[in-house]
Amino acid sequence: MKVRAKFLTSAVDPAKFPAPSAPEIAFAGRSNVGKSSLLNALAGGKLAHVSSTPGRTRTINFFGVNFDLKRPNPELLLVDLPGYGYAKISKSISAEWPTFIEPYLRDRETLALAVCLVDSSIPPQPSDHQLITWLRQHQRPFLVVGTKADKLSRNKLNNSLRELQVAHEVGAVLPVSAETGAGLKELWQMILEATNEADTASGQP
Ligand SMILES: Nc1nc2c(ncn2[C@@H]2O[C@H](COP(=O)(O)OP(=O)(O)OP(=O)(O)O)[C@@H](O)[C@H]2O)c(=O)[nH]1
Ligand SMILES: [Mg+2]
Repeated sequence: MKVRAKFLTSAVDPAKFPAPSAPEIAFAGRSNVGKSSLLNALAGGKLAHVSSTPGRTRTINFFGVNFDLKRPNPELLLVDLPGYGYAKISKSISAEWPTFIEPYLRDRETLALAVCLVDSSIPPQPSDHQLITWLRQHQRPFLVVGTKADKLSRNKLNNSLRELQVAHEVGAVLPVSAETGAGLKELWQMILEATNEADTASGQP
């Protein structure tokens, strides 16, 4: 999919989030799972910072996307979230997760879809389960993708996806790879479906 994407703003405080406009697709998951990489792969450019050191993204970063290059305003926003920790979690989604993320996921009226990234090359993680359960309880639209699908053989990947699906109690886990581009077309399709549903719900064309 050919799109034009550009950085809009960073925020660590709900008061600084941009005024709600176009539908938003947020990328959530543990540190180092590949959120920024997946966002870049979808947008087809180096927008978000990628790093092998966990905890690279510390702010909520908003990127505007246009399919119709003549339109002055973004038609869709991709939102890169900081990751939650490797280790302990507590009463909020994660004790280590900055406090501004929970309000974003819970209250943002233009959030059309939270893409929950889980690493397909490791066993199901309790912290991921906690986020997915929390989104379900708050009735926020979400979808689970298995990242780094390129790291496993087809057999191992299929087994891992099944395990993740059962552990997180979801209908499907979409395998994706920012390295090879696997699954990106399918993910774009799901994003556009969620965006259209959000538009219909808000009465926008
Ligand atoms: N093999 C493989 N490596 C990947 C893939 N996506 C990301 N990585 C690697 O995983 C590491 C973390 O990637 P990021 O995109 O920065 O992860 P993040 O989830 O944004 O991390 P934080 O911002 O720290 O929360 C980097 O070394 C990437 O090169 C993938 O699809 N395949
Ligand atoms: Mg990141």
